Amino acid sequence: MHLFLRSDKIELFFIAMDDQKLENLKIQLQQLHNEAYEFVQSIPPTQLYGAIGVVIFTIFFFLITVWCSIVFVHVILHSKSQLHDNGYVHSVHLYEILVAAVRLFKRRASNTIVLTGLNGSGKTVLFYQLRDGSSHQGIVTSMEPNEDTFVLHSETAKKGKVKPVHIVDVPGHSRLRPKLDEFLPLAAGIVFVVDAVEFLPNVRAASEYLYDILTKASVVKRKIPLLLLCNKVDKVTAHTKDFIRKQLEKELDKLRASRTALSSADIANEYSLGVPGEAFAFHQCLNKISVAETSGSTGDISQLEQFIREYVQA
Ligand SMILES: Nc1nc2c(ncn2[C@@H]2O[C@H](COP(=O)(O)OP(=O)(O)OP(=O)(O)O)[C@@H](O)[C@H]2O)c(=O)[nH]1
Ligand SMILES: [Mg+2]
Repeated sequence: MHLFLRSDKIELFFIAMDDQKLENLKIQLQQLHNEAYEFVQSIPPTQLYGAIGVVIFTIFFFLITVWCSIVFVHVILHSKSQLHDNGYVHSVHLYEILVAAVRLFKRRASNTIVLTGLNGSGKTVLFYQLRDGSSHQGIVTSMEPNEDTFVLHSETAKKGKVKPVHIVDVPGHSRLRPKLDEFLPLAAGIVFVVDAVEFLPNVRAASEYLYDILTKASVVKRKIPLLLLCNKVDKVTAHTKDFIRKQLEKELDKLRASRTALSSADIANEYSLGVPGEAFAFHQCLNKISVAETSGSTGDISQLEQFIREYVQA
């Protein structure tokens, strides 16, 4: 009985101790909480948001790195384990993954806009309008690609950082067209310039050039957006952009029929155009195709600048 009473007291003592400890702990936690709250209150909001941003970014970056490492190790192990029976095929897979990753990175970072189209359509005048805000009178047929990286003239007065654009003007002369292949893999966007005045006599030639561009693997696979730019609209005799779009669609449709017949014989375009069995229309293309109007001579180039800034963010 005596013993029982003693053990009971000890238990009560311990319970009392635990309660006291718990109370102390609560008070300490409360103090800590108050101090932390005061500390946070004393930090200016901009600094606080910045710090939160850095923490979130670090966690995000860490997770992405872990994920990429897991995928990479998986791919390597997988390709090694299969190397005995089908080593070549898996090495090719690994190579393709790396090439795709590099391409994706390149595309994201690309600030190249390629100006193309028949000779005399006004590419070089547009190039100078974009760069200098003037048409540089007395321009002659270009014999070399014209390229430069600059902040658009219309944006030079803008405050803050503006991303420079790499503009390439590839001459329309048929001998120089292969040069286009050097620049297309870098392109964030293609501008196909059409002379809206002398359009009808050149519709066939323009369509042939456009057909070649729209069936190139470097364009279709990367879905490079293309702007059909109807230039020289300052002239009253200029055709409307809707008329030009429809005529080009009709002509491309005819070309497709003849080229498909040819390609089964020998020369094959890398990709086919449009949807088989349906009349060709630009909206069938995998890459986005839009139509706009400009006048390089008068400097009315806002629709071209809009396209550039859509794909090369400022
Ligand atoms: N009316 C009018 N004429 C223009 C316009 N843009 C260009 N031109 C004229 O069209 C002609 C050809 O212009 P370019 O800029 O040299 O043409 P391009 O496309 O560079 O030609 P290539 O270098 O041969 O491929 C020049 O005489 C220009 O003055 C325009 O908007 N309106
Ligand atoms: Mg030129």
